[in-house]
Amino acid sequence: MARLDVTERFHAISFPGHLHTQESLQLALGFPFQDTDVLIVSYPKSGTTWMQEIVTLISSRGDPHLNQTVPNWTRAPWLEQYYCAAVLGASSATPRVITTHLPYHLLAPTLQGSRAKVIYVSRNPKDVVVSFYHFHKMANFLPEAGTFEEFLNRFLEGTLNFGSWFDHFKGWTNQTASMDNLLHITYEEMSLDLHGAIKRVSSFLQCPLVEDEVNNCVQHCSFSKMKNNKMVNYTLITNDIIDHSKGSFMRKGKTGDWKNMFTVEQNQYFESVFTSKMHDCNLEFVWEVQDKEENFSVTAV
Ligand code: PPS
Repeated sequence: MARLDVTERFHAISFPGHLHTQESLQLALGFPFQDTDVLIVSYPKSGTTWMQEIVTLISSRGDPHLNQTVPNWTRAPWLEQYYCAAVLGASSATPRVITTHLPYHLLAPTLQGSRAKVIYVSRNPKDVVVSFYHFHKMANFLPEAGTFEEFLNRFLEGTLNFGSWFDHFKGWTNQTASMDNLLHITYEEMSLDLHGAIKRVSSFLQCPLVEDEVNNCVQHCSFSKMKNNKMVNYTLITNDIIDHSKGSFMRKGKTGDWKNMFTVEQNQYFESVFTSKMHDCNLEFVWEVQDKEENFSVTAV
């Protein structure tokens, strides 16, 4: 399947026609979750691959064999992509680990009533947009990135592929109070304390690990290990689909990189849109770990 120039519109959201079809998207909405499933949910560029790596390592009690021999899209396929059913059908893994970028409102009907464990990974949206921008330049299945200014506007409008970050974030995090099978964890928490984050995830998955096993997980999902692991760094994908001469999927792996990209005016504009769109969100947490003075929190109004 190439379809590099195809975009699928589904429930008013654009998806790359490469890997997504109307049928695969529709199938996702009726997916029969099992109570033992683990569902990793994220808006793109929020730490999806990192969490896929962490969950695989926890399930293997820190043994990196699977991480080093099986691509992440086979270990934890995207629910909405066309190959998902075939991958899950061919696997006997328990728990099944599934990934999705879909917003809550689309998955809610099929998720409700299931005890599948959901891990929602979020990241400072300023870093998300920068990471997504760089990825657009190398991914031939995504539209032209344009200038960063244009791209930022499309991100804030919610017209990029995969839809609005704001709707995605609010839709999923609004469920944290009512869904005890949902864990919300941030990229920044993982950056600040990977050891603690892995313990939190393993406890949520009811797979407690001994200290040596946690340490092995930490070691094998470090940025440098993952950058050099072809099972997760996307170098298995050919250049016609991802042009590796234009960048690296495992790009910087840092928090706060937006400061190298945003102008003062872009930051002010971002803040104003953010304040307006998040006025109904009452979460508060740190999205910056390097510069404590610039903690970026979502506060109740
Ligand atoms: S995707 O395309 O949605 O699956 O992308 P996603 O995996 O969500 O996000 C990619 C960004 O995550 C960074 N990354 C990491 N950072 C730190 N440590 C580890 N181990 C790690 N693994 C992935 C990756 O570098 C992308 O961020 P940027 O800012 O572009 O470097």
